[in-house]
Amino acid sequence: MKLTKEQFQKDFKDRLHHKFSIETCDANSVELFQSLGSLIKTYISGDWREDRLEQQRNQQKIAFYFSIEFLPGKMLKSNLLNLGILDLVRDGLEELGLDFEQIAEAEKDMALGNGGLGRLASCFMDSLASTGLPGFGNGIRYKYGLFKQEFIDGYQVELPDAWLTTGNIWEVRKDHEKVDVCFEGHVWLKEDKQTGRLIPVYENPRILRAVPYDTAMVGFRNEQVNNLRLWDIEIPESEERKYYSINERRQIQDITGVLYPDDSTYEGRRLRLIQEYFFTSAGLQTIVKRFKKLNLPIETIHEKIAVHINDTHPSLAVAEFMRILVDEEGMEWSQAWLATVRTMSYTNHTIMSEALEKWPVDMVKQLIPRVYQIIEEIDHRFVTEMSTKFDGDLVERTRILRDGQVHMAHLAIIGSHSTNGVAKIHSDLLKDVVLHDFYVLYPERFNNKTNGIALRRWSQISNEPLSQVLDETIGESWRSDAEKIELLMAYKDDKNVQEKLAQAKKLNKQRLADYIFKTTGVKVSTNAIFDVQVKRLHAYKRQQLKLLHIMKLYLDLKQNPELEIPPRVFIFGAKAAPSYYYAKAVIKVINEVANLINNDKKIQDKLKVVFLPNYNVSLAEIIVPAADVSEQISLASKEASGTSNMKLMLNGAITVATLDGANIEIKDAVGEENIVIFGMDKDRVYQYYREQNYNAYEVYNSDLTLKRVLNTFVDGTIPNIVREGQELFDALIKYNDEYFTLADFHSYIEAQEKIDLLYQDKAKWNKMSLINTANGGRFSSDHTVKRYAEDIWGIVAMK
Ligand code: KOT
Repeated sequence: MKLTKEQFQKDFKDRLHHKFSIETCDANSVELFQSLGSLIKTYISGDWREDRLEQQRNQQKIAFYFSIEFLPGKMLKSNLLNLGILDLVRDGLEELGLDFEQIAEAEKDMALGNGGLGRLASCFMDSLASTGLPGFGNGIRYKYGLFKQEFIDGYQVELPDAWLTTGNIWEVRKDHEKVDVCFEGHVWLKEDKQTGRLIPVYENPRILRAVPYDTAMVGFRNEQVNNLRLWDIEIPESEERKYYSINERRQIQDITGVLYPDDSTYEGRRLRLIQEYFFTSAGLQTIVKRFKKLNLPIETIHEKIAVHINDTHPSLAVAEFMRILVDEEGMEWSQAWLATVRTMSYTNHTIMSEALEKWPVDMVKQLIPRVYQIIEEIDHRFVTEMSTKFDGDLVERTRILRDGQVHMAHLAIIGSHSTNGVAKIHSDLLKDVVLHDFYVLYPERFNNKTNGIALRRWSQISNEPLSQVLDETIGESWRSDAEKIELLMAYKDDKNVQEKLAQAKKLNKQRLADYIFKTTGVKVSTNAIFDVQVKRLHAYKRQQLKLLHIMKLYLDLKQNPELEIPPRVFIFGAKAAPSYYYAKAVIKVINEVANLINNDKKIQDKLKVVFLPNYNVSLAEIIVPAADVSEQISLASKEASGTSNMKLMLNGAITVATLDGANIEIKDAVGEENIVIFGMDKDRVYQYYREQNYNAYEVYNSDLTLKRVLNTFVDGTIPNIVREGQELFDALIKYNDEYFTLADFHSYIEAQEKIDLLYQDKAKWNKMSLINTANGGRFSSDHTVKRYAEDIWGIVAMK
């Protein structure tokens, strides 16, 4: 956008005066941030409005991305960068005597997601706008985002994330676009005398109001502004008398209260299902309304609209769309079904069976009776049609209603034209194993779309030192075209460039070291290897394997204090689900290991262990640029893709990885000599499953080193962990190590020894690091969304 520094400074001061009636010197950073944010929103609003109008004028096909999570993090810098005024604003504010970084710091990290799935949704929002593609996000405006994590006595404590208390400067309430969503009651079908059609009649429904809050998704220097729509819940005036007590009202408000309510109890699960239907129905109702304004035949709706189902949480979209088309728009079932299948597409993000959603039939029937009838009809027609072509058992296994449950993935696959996985290996596993039955039915529907990351955030915004070296070395084209980073390959043997990159890394490590000291009081040296594992805490991601490595080094050093190893700082960032006791035990053990090692003089600072609390997007922006080693050590076959692996390699970290998720594609991109692979591959894992002959105790008992290391969890070596140490020990021995941690132990230790050797050869290390950065461009989510646009959604760029 065109803007001079002087104009900006004037606008900013005016905005501060209007909003708070104060002078810049009196404002605190929250007030300064809010003034700045609201000004930026004004700058955006012209293009935002214009793009919406243009989409309507051109009758452009739009992709609606339905996701129960969005994890954008802070948006100020990203918006400024994309508008092309980041430097101008920074300079302008500094000239006014204001500290830009401090102002940016005041923004709340918008954390309406748990991890990978939500972050991917936000990377896609950025990339859709930046590639000029008409994309529109649809989700929930949770009052409380993902809990804030603190450690007390080494234990995870969860605090509420009341991110909305000082207001959300980026959002706009669109009161005129509110819609009603109908729950509960009874439905019966009445025959329309004239047409003979069956019309649903609702008795005593509970009507809730969905109010949209929109946030601009600004494209990178292309004047494209898309929309992220998050729905809040309200009680419609007409219904107010029905709620007698404050408690009852609060229960309604709770529907959009928290992200992922605890789903280990019936009530918690029910609330989750309400959330799913609430935002899905609200989103679809608006979409159909919007389409009708185009005055086109309703049966062509799929030509103008694509609806993407981001994992199964919004998969009621299939049935709800049918309800709208059949009940409200009067379409014939078969025609409506054709339009639905053509409109919908679905991404699977995990093969973990406990995450595959199933709802008890009784719950669905009671909560959304009409939608349930439609699901029954879809199921019935599916069984009837498929039974003529396929074996009865296969049809029974793939139907939607089975064992008294509604199988959401089945609904999503049957009701859409595309099912994709998020990395090659994951998509293959879906076809060959997890969803094989469906692959037999619909081979043409299955495809792969390897994940990507919003490259600008993970380089230009979070790693300015690296960005500067790239500018000096290969020019600035990489800033708008990620694949151009590959130009760096021409300098892979250039000592000067390698050295500059190493210097940039050093600066980032210093920034992280300062942060570590500030938050934990632990002093770390930037000469040490910064060894990073950042992701949700889960047994399949195997933070426990990292722990075994740390304890082995500790024991080695205790036995031989003169042992020469390059110093390492182990850096963890991870939240555990509040009800996931094993994961919480791992956190406690890591924290106690940190206490033990960091305070042991004999270790001579050769090892440090740091668990940074409250890992989120903003913290990732500090950790990722500073990493030397990226730990991607999930059991092969279990991590659908992973995306921190991409962020870390782009930032020059060397990956230690199993052949899992997108690690395999990273290996293919950088070459085997520039990544350290270890452990079993997926075929070996599946062989164990087939032969059922994995015996963790035997592995433990036949390996003295491993035995010695594992015993530290229960023999008092690590203080204050009696219960938690036993829990980890039991998971690995008594319960036979579900994720084959012990089987991969030796190979993992070898991989880490290789890292030690490589790190000591500075020239080699720097070259490897350069090659990783140079090949990071192909993991840009710009590329990924283009593939979705072409292969799945059928949308084209506006700009
Ligand atoms: C959570 C609940 C149900 C179904 C799926 C999930 C889920 C999967 N949440 N996050 N994921 C991750 O999604 C990322 C983006 O595709 C992947 O990179 C990662 O491997 C998944 O674990």
